[in-house]
Amino acid sequence: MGNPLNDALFAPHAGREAVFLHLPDASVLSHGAFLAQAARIANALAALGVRPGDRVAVHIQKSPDALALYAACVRAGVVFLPLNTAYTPSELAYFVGDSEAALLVCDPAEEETLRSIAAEAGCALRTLGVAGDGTLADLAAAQGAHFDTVSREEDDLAALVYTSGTTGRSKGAMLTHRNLLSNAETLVDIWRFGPDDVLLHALPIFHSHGLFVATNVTLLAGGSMIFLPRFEIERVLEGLPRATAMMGVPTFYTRLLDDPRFTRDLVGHMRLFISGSAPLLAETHEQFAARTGHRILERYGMTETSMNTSNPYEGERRAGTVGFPLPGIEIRVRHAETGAPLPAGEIGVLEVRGPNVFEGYWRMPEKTKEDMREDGFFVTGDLGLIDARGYVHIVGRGKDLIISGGYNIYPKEIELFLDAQPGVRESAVVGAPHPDFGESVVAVLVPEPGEALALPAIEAAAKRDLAGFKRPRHYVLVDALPRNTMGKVQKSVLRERHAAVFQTHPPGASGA
Ligand code: MLC
Ligand code: AMP
Repeated sequence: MGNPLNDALFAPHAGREAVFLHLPDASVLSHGAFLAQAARIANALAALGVRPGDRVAVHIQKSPDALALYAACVRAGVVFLPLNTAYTPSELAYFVGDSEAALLVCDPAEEETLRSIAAEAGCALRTLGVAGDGTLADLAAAQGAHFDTVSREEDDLAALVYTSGTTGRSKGAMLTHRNLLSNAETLVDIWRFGPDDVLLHALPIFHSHGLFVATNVTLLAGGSMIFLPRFEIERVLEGLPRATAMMGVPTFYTRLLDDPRFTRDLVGHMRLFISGSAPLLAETHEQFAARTGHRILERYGMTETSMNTSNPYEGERRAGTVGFPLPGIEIRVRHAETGAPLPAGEIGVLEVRGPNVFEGYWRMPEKTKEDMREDGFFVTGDLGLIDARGYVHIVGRGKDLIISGGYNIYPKEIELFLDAQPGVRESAVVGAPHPDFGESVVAVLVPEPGEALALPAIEAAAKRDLAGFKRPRHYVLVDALPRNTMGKVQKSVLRERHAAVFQTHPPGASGA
């Protein structure tokens, strides 16, 4: 018996001296050394009593050890549960409790803060820092570099990744070995990744994009990564001359275009630029091509499915489209309300079927049933069409969702938070175009009659309880929300009304 992800991504590189990670301090880590560290961490997990099938929740900064923890979980048959580093303690409490994690791994600096959360959820707490420090690191250092990989089936869970939901409650997407491996195999093939590739990696590793797309593809191809802690323009410009490929959210590309040092000469040698997680404006695609001669390859995916479509490696990369369904993956367009089939070229909800589609939402069978058709198609909630040449276009979202700098924000979650603040009668949250993040959050508040609303107190509470990327960047006070005859808040009216707020207000400013 084997372990599908380990056998494909990690085992082939055991003892290999070729570079896996190029680090910011100019040092490198070989594939072999990386796997030896993963084995030590896997031994440490076993020593802590973490068993196959258990969930390990991970809230740590990006580092080689953070990636080794992912490899360790795969080898130990443990379900990896990555968490956005921006989450606040109250957000983390939900994920740790809902997943019934056996272990929470956090940064050494937040150990004290998270101690009570771990205790309440009945899970162990260990730390892993960016400098090889922390209690898990210490335990790993005392272990051997041999680990007997735990056998897993293709249907066994490899990861649980939470995505927020329209109801305000986050759902854990259950991803199997088959889901992740089939997608990585397809992407290596269609994007032509090989052992000579050097991927510039500036994405976070707690989401599908940075972990399952960027990292799994590089590992499967046996290539290396310029592994940056985050997207920092200086370091990206410094790394590009040594890279062959880069993956990013649209914000990466608009920030590069805003910098005069980003020139055709700097990236003339590169093979591929890939964009996803949010819509890439056709204008950005064209500007990028004019500046560099490269056509960005846009693809489309989501946590529940990994990647679904891609523009072609060879052939026309069409701006404003997300390309063709990936090999082995079917996409169809259905009527948003009735689910009825639609003629080609008409706009409806995109549905996806294939080995990439997740097992369902963790302990939410009803929600899973709602989003999964009987014939195995998953209802994405994205609105789109397939044109006469077979290109998929995403034209909007059936789900009430804001995507800011590649992070998803569900307005309902923010509205529930705002409604609970003193002096707020009700609220509505919408996205507005933002020059850096693509979209950003606008909060429309209706104060209780006769009460003075303390906006600074609300902003302070938001800072305490909501991850930074979710916080409203602009507040508006109104007497009443626009409603249709059924009493439903007209978000489209609010979106239109406040469409220009980030064109006139610098990012981060708020005002009533
Ligand atoms: C950070 N901030 C954001 C933000 N990121 N605000 C809105 N939207 C964002 N995306 C806020 C912080 O809270 C902080 O606010 C301030 O900006 C500065 O923080 P920072 O960390 O210095 O920001 P920066 O480094 O500039 O980060 C921006 C970014 C980053 C775009 C580089 O957000 C990023 O790497 N995004 C990638 C997201 C991603 O990987 N998505 C993939 C999801 S998977 P304050 O108020 O505290 O100062 C998926 C499937 C698929 O969607 O198809 O791929
Ligand atoms: P997440 O839940 O974070 O995995 O985000 C997935 C969502 O991001 C999808 O459902 C889409 O709405 C959006 N998305 C991803 N890639 C693209 C893209 N290339 N163009 C438009 N939207 C995208």
